[in-house]
This record gives sequence, structure tokens and C-alpha cells, in this order.
Amino acid sequence: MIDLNVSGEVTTALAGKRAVVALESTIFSHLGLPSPSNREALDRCLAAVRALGAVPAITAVLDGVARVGLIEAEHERILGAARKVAERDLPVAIGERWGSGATTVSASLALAARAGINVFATGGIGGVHRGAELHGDVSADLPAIARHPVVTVSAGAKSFLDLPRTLEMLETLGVPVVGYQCDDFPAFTVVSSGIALQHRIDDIGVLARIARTRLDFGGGMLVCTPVPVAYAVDAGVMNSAIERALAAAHTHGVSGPAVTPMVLAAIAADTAGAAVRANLALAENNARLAAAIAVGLAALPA
Ligand code: PSU
Ligand code: MN
Repeated sequence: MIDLNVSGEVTTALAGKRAVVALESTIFSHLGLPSPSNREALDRCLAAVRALGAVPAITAVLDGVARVGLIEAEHERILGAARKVAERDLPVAIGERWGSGATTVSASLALAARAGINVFATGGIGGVHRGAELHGDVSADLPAIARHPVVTVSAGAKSFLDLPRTLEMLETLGVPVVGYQCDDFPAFTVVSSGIALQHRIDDIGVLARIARTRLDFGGGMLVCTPVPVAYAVDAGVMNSAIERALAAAHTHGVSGPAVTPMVLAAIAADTAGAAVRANLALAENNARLAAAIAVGLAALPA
């Protein structure tokens, strides 16, 4: 059996069929956000989930144990977590007993599904990287969203990806992609990618029904909501920051799992913190919507 440790609070909530929202830990580590913004993001996401009466469940690997739900004293270990754990890395992180591993979307979904949690919030999902037709770099987030019966809430996919191909891949994988009160696929810290989504839903009750149906089919889905406009980064400003960050990654020969943390850090520095402020606002907003969906799911007749 997998050594999966689910916290007492999360176990009790699940047993009582109460709303639970899983949260990834990579975004809260230095791989996702610079200090001290990572701590602020963590605190704001937890508070947003609790404000709606749901229970947050941060996922991570600590001392070689897969964890779902952390106590406050353990948060520090996530903020400084040294290693990125995607789904393929989970068995190694557990078997080799890594001290602290920050779980990405794919690993977090695997853990959430295993624990019986059906809603998950992140900032922006990974997807098809630009140039993937040459180097083949497609985030494990996409097949994980398709395969695990968990609803993922995000502000679309990170804007330095190839967003049209990311949506094509989600379609191929059979993942329903729904805009909550928005028409377009959001572009992370930018309100819109300019790509229209096939489905827009304005009502949480309807969204919960759609989610229930998809989960019963045995897979996950993606619910998108844009960054709050007051914190959004201008598309032109972001696009030039992205160009510079990707050029730097190329110059330094960065590839594989190192690309996303490196590009996020370069954009944070380049935009004088605007991208980080937007990232905090959208992460909190996503956590709030995820909690609302979890509450809606819990309220559906069994
Ligand atoms: N989005 C963020 N910050 C992050 C990530 C996404 O705003 O840190 C992380 C997530 O953990 C996501 C991962 O699962 O990046 C994707 O990495 P890759 O592109 O290497 O698959
Ligand atoms: Mn990759």
C-alpha cells in the first residue's frame, strides 16, 4: 500500500462529506513564487477556502511520505521545499524518502484522487510548451487532469505556453474546459488569451452538476476563471517579458522541468513584481471558486 498520510482534519471532513479543496505546493515553494510572496499566497489561498466553509488540503511529500493536508507548523517546509515532484517523480520521492518535495499539478491530482478529494485549485496549469513540435515538452499536468477524477480550477494555462495547442491537447484528452463567467481561455496573469472557449457557465449549481457528471465518467475537468482585473497584467507588457524570459532560457540551455521555474522567476523580475501581484490575486480567486464548487458538489443529492 502507498504510504499516504491524510491529515485528521481532512479525513474528518471527507468522512462527513464536507467540502475539501486540494492545493498544490509547487506554487507556494520558491519554485513557484519568490519569498515572501510565496507565504502570502499560501495564507491567502487557505483563508479563501476556509471563508466558504471548505477545508484546504495542501499536498506535498515530507520525509518520504505523501501528504494530503498539512498543519501550520509544516508550512515552512513547503515554502523552502527544494525539489519539484511531478506525477512521474512521486514513487521516487516516496521510495527514496525525499526530505521535502513540492508537488506540481500532476502529482497533486494523483494524491487528491487517491485521498478522495474531488476539487483542486492552482494558479495556471502547465501545458504544451512553445516549440513542442520540435522538443516535445508537454506538461504532465494535461494527462493528469484528464485521468484523475478531480475538478481543476485555474486562471487558464501559463501565458508563456502555446495556448492554442494546449487547448487542442485538452480536447484530444477528452477534458471538458469550462469558463466560469468568462467567454475566453484566460492567460494566467493576463485576463484573456483571445481564444474563445466552447463552454461558458455562469451558475455554480450548474457547474457542480457538470462536475458531478464528469467525475462519474471517471475523469477530471478544467474550470477557468480570469485573474481579477484590478491585478491583471497588460498583454503587451507580458508578451515582451515572456519573449525575454524564453530567450534567456534558450541562451542558458535550460530545458525539461527547470524551464517553468526559471521562466516564472525571470518574468517576476522583469515586470517589477506586477506578475507576482497578479499571481497572488489569481491564486486566491481560484481557491475561492474551487471552494464554491466543492460546496456545490457536497450539496448535490447523493
Ligand atoms: N503555475 C504557477 N506556478 C507554478 C506552476 C504553475 O503559477 O509554480 C507549476 C505547477 O506546479 C505546474 C508546474 O504543475 O508548474 C508545471 O511544470 P511543467 O511545465 O514542468 O510541467
Ligand atoms: Mn515539461
